Amino acid sequence: MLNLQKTKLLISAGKPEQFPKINVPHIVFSGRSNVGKSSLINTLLNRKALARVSSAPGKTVTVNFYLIDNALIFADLPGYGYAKRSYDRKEDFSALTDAYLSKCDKIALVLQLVDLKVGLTEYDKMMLKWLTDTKTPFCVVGTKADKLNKTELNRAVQSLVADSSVGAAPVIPFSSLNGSGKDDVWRQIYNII
Ligand SMILES: Nc1nc2c(ncn2[C@@H]2O[C@H](COP(=O)(O)OP(=O)(O)OP(=O)(O)O)[C@@H](O)[C@H]2O)c(=O)[nH]1
Ligand SMILES: [Mg+2]
Repeated sequence: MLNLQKTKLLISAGKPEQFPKINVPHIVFSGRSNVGKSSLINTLLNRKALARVSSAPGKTVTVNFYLIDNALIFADLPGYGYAKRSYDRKEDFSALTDAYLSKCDKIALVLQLVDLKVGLTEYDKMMLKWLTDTKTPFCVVGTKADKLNKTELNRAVQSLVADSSVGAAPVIPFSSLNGSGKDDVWRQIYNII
């Protein structure tokens, strides 16, 4: 078991040269802006504010690397699809994400976050296709489950499970508000490391 008390922000990398070189597996948090990536990280690590949760969407503009017990890295990717951002900066962020995903050979698992109320966006589908094509192990984490009633939740999860871009990947409903799904996400991480 990992000692979650021993967790620290390694670096907020704004350029590929800053990506950490230490030799431990990476768990990657990917998804559109505001989907709940930083909140998921805080919940998994039992922290209130280790990863900055944005009041305004699109705040995480770096790849933030957290080192857990000197044995595992959580990589919090910049959120994508935030329309109000200027074109040039948007290009920058995806270049940083591209550089990380294509160059890092320590990626053990990608958690692709999808807002259960919103469903899959075109960019989500692009990411899922890339993950499938590159045979990168991934899970889909459906976020903000607390916002849906039981019927809506079942329907939202089923529609993700049935989507061809998700394929056979696990779909885990999650809420950072009440912690539901937390153990299931950890199980997927422990399965792979
Ligand atoms: N109701 C509810 N709100 C959530 C949940 N997770 C996150 N939020 C809210 O959604 C907003 C965005 O959460 P973040 O965790 O900052 O999202 P992010 O994906 O890291 O966003 P960027 O860093 O901008 O890409 C915040 O206002 C959170 O409080 C959840 O499970 N339930
Ligand atoms: Mg964030």
